[in-house]
Amino acid sequence: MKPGGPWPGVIETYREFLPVTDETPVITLREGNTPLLPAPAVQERIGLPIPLYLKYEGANPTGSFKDRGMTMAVSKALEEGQRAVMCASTGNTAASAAAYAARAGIESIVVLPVRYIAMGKLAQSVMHGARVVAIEGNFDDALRIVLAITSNYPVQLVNSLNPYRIEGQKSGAFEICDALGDAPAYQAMPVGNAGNITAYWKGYQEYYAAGVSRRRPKMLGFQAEGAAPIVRGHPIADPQTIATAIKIGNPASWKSAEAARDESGGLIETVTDDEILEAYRLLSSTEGVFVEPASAASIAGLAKLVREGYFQREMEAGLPEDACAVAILTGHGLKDPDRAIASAAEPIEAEAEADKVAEILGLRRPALV
Ligand code: AN7
Repeated sequence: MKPGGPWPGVIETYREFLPVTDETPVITLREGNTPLLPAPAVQERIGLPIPLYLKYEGANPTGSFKDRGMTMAVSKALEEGQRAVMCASTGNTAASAAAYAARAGIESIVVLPVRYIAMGKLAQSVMHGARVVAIEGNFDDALRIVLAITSNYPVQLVNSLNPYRIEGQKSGAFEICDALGDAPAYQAMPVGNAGNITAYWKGYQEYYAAGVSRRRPKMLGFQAEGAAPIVRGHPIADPQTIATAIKIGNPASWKSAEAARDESGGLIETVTDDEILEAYRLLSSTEGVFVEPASAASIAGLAKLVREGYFQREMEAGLPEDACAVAILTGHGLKDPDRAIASAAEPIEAEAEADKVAEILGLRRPALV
């Protein structure tokens, strides 16, 4: 990390590790530099035997990790003279593409499985001036359409099949190593289209190869049970989960996700929607960290591995003294307000009178002495 001055964003901070030159116009919203929070309450609650940190990617400018890749993809699109970008999205990629395109002064087109998009994400795409194409199908249909169009028309693809997306997103791994002084022993994350697990593994490998870090984490990826093509070993035609961000049946970066898993000695497993929702409430109520459901899959997954004795076995096999786990919390809770409202207790109804409110709350005045 460069010392001094305000954080300049991902490209300026990690320029030496990124395919940019002095000619590249840097389009940035000063993304990155997100909090790495100790999470003692969640750690204790799920029984994790090593320290847990949360990488809170909801703190990015558009509320998700996608901004790390989008600063690269849009900057390179501009450098190459492109005037329009396009993506398929479960919502966050679209919100980020729309914002960075707006800042670059170019057009954005987003193709969305509109029945399954969280409201906050749709609001962002609309406000940033994207042309929003709502299709009746799912994300996999949207991606198929976008690939066909971007290969035939002068519109730049900014899904994570665009290698610059992966390049930018690997900066998350750099930040974690910079903050901890080395890579963690374990990194947990949700897996949807599988670009992010690919990117993080690339980042850890590059820091290791450059001698900045001395080890690499085991990559622990989690898919929703009803949308777990990599775990099942075949595409899922009709994926189902409340975690709409990862409701994906045929991930674009499938092979590189398997490589990240295997090369790191990690795993990719499923978590149920109930487990996701439990972790979702746990994070917000005990750590003050509000994430969207897909992000809670990281914690649901760690909890499941603890229950299955995974960390017990790991400890018996021998762990470094300072071993810790980092969970990537990929998106902000405000993205999906409907799910939050549906998951929590109803507000208490009261008349607009202080005495009535105090009574309903069961409050007593302190006794006079
Ligand atoms: C909050 O926006 O695919 O495995 O189109 O929004 O890299 O796909 C979003 C994915 C996890 C999964 N958490 O990451 C999209 C999209 C959140 C996400 C993922 C997504 P990948």
